[in-house]
Amino acid sequence: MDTTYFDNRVPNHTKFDKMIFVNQAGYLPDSEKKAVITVFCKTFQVMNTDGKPCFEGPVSHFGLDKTSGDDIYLADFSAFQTLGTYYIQTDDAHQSLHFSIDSKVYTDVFRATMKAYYFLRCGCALESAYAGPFTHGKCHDKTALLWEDRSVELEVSGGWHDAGDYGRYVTAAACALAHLLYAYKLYPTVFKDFHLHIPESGNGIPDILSECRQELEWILKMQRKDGGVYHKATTQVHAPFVMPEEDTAQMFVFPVCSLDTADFAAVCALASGIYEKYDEAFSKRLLEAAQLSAEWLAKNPEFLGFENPEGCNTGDYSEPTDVDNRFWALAELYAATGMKEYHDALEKASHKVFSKVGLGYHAVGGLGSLAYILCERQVDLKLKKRLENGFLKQAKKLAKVSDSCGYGAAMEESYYIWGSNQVLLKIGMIFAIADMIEKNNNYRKYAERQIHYLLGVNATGYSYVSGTGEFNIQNPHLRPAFADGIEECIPGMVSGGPNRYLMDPDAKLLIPKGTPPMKCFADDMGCYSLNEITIYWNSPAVFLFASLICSKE
Ligand code: 9MR
Ligand code: ZN
Repeated sequence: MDTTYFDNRVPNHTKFDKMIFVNQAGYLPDSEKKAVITVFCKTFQVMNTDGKPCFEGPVSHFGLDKTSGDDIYLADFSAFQTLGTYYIQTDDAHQSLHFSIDSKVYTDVFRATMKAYYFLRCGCALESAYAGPFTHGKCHDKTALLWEDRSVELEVSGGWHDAGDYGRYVTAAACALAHLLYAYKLYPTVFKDFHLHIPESGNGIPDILSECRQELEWILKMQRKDGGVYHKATTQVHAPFVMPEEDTAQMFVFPVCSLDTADFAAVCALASGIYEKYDEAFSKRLLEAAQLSAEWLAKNPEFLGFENPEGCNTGDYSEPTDVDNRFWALAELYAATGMKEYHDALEKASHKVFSKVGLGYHAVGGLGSLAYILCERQVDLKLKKRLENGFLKQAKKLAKVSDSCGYGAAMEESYYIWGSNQVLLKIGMIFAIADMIEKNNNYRKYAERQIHYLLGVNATGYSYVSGTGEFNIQNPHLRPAFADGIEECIPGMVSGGPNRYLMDPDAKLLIPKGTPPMKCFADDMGCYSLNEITIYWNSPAVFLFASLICSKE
């Protein structure tokens, strides 16, 4: 077993003049390759590291891109397929950062975005054999108190820290787990013998499943005896910027909600199918837990949402309705058991679903659609078609948005919200799902463009994954990244990205009013509405990398 700490970070390039934007991880040889240039020019060259031109061509004038406010020229070098390391140079000598052309360009960043979950583990210490310099002591392992009845003590240690904060939230966890488990379910070959250098590596179970089990074991602890599932385990207020083991304030468990109960039932049912092959007892435990929560849902048909109680400022993850959550739960339970009662209920719920393509914690209907589309049992073909068409229609619409953006992002101006990189990556997932449904690669180019954006083809020039590329985010709103005193950032973290609504005081100070949406970003630790990280922003990246790597195998 190779347990060496995995690390391929490159120091940020200080002379980058942000005139030419490339995918800093690089391009697959036969992929679309376009550099975005924001300075007037007529021709460009692809230069190798000896400064020799290897390919050249005229640029095309794209014109004004409204999401970034940039006047854009495109350098298309898709025809150039020779493996190597290069940079782009314009006729007036502006230069891009370096990038590779190689069939393995996604491997390291794919591994890093998955390894990020190990760095977020809670309830245990991180050891240097696996964490390199980014170790921490055992954290958040004391019993928690029930918020509404302080005489009740609960043992809810484990799982992953949610984000820049140390809270653990069930709906967020279910969403991240769903992306990771579906990545495994749809693209299993990519995870075969793919080591993350975690303590479980080499145990005969794919590392991604060992990592997900950490979180599954935690959410199982969040289920009450009657099947209802608690919303979150957090302190009363967010910790200061200290290491996790120094956050010793009392932990609380917050009330049961129908949202959490449904998402829990869904993801446990999904996981039970996936783990069956590796650990029958665990798979059975998951399914029993899912069915117990389904009973609770049936007995409690009313929406029971969540709002932070007075005096608590940790995440609230409120949602306006639980219709989509219940639909997702029923679809996964039907797929796992084939029981008619689940099917009857899901058909009814399918008419009320708010978003049949929603893949995030706030709208999980698309996860229900995915479960039904992939279900190997007898299904209502009309309903299946309707759900498939939902994805296909959306992919068609989003491809047009991508074509209308100079940077190729399928992002309307209104999509640049808190966590816009998740919006972008979920769009990438929709392209991948559309190709899966149609059994072709028609949208692959569009899916890949979202990755190009994430890794540097965007108006800020950042690679939004810490440690990947010559100019990547280094100061995310992530407590240990500050408190560890290490200059370099923990690798593999996906930043939330630009947010036109500048929803924190530092963002308001740093970003001038009227800045175009794609540029509303700062790599600043204080800017929690721009540059935080979360478990459900990394997970769609893992999904998308897996799909892109798989379709080339
Ligand atoms: O990701 C959440 C985003 O959609 C909301 O707009 C935002 C404000 O409510 O909260 C985000 O979630 C945060 C959560 O509440 C606590 N952990 C960190 C999350 C990312 O910022
Ligand atoms: Zn912890």
